Amino acid sequence: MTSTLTAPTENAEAVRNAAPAPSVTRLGQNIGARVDGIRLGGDITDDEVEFIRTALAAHKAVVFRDQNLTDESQYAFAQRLGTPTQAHPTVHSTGLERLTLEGAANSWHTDVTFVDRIPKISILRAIDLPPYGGATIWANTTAAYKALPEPLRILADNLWATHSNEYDYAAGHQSEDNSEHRREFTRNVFETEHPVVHVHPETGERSLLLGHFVKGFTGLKPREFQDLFSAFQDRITKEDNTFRWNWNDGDVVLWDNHATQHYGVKDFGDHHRKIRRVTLAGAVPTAVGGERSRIITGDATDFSVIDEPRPLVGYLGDAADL
Ligand SMILES: O=C(O)CCC(=O)C(=O)O
Ligand SMILES: [Fe+2]
Repeated sequence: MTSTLTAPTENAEAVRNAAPAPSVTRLGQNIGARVDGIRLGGDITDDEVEFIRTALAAHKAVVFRDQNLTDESQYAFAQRLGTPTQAHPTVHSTGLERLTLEGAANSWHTDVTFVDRIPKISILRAIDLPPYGGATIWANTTAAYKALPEPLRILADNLWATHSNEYDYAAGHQSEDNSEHRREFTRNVFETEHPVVHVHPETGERSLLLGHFVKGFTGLKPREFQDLFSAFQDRITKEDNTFRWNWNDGDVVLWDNHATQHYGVKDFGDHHRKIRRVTLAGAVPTAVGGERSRIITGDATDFSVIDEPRPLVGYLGDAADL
């Protein structure tokens, strides 16, 4: 599917005359699209911002090629799209505004779910890429919820999960881990109880909220948690619910962090891989019954404001339904 931006404002007309109209090209059945015809940066127009928000709501992970952003233009673009968070609640060693990641996470997760105010969008750009490997994969947690059979849906709607930045590295997560990184990552403990199903603040769609920061389900035994967690995660990360991007120099990828999980694939041997992320402030998740996530420990006010959701004009629905 390719759609174009209509009704440009008069202010932007001169720019539009010189540049092709923005378009979005779907890259997968359930998730993933490429947007062409927008030069990301602090000077994107209001129409372009809305175009990106709509494309992201529909396709969940959106690629922009040949952008060659700098630290400054990545951040300025982020400010046009929302309110940037700090780099991370605990990892500040690569700067306070943006997070530099070396290697790859090699594990399925949603970013920073151990705090109450989960970032709504992540903006990731390639810095140094390995000669092979190092793709990122995204999964659509909205489509995964919609595909649940009724008994699992009823179960999920009533489950709560504790997310922690002291998650279990021994369980095979975070192959990139080294003790220094681990020490910084866990220098303050954050734990939050989130609903396993939350109502997306901007699309209104229900979505599964899990990933590798989850350490238990409220009221269940560890073994029961493990089995149920695996059952839900397997559905989220099933191949036909994912989208894989092999990075090129200059690429930027945005994802809806309230409707996806992602996985940076560590398949590049000893080669170097460096990427840089800015995240945008998000709302505190809301369960299907209206309750909000509950902080168990940790104060994330310095990390991020709580975002005020904005309506999505022109949103037609999740990619899986289009
Ligand atoms: O390594 C990757 O491709 C993804 C890194 C990641 O998890 C992130 O930027 O949030
Ligand atoms: Fe991540």
